[in-house]
Amino acid sequence: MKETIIILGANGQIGSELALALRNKFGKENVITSDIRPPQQLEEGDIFETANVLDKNLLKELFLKYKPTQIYLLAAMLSATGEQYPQKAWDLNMNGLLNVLDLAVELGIKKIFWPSSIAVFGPHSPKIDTPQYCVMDPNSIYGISKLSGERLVEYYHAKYGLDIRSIRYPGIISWKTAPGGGTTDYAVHIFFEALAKGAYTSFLSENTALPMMYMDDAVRATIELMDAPAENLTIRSSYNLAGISFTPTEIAQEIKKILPNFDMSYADGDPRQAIADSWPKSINDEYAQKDWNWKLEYNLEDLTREMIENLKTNKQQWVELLNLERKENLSAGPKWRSNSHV
Ligand code: VAH
Repeated sequence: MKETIIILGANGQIGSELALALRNKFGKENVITSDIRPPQQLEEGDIFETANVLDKNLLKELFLKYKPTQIYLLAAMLSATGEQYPQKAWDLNMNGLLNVLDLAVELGIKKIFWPSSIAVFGPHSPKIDTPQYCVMDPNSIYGISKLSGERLVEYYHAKYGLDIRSIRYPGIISWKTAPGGGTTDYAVHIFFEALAKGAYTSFLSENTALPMMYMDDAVRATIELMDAPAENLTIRSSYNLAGISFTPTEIAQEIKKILPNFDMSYADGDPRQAIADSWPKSINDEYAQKDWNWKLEYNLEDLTREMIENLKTNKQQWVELLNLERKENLSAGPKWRSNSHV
């Protein structure tokens, strides 16, 4: 059967790279990207539609126009920005999801991908090798919205038979698109600044271990999950995905193996430290391995090499991204950058 894909929130860190992968897989003519504003660049043949996931009528027109067989809902406000605008984060993350779920039921759109996050775990969740099932008491509005979203997607699967699939992404590290207001953004900024300035000041303390993943692994995991036979999937909330766990000190040491003069420093008092402290240090992803044969490919050494090599050969790209970051950070205040998609 011909597949038609709509990606909502396609301009974000994950959405923009998923769009590339899905266009390669299904053909540009079968992938419609969408976000609240047009992307900075569109290639020949790329299809883009402006849409706000909070405008249900506009979403319905989009779905009726293209009759998608799959929807990827990546529009969301991440953890750090969410703490600055909690009501907006709840509205976007929850009502955006509800609009898509209800329209999918109404229009018979069977397959949906929706990202959750390790942010669904909280201070009383196990910190090491955090299991699929455990105490989950998130204390960020982003984590609360993602845990609530997991309950919703499992309910819509059970009640309406929607084939919704989800991954609890760790922090995602990529070079093509700047991250958008997350607590794990330091692990991307460090590479941009290491190349631009030879130094980086981390807003997370040196021993803050967090689960992370290189973008290529995250995109492949998403597509492999979506391609898996439905009957193999035993998790309909969201799958744990472990990635690789490291601290700012460890990633700095890995960077120094390639850039020996790189200087790392640490700033105290950033509000994102409390968010990071509430999250797991490492994740158990046995269900993803068992149900859809998940295997990670990029370790910390691979990720560091890929980031530095790609940023070196795409210098113009990250200089523009850094300038954009600085402009947006300046406009959004000293520490925060407002953004509304993954
Ligand atoms: C954030 N990058 O930092 C996101 C992610 C696990 C973290 O969900 O908010």
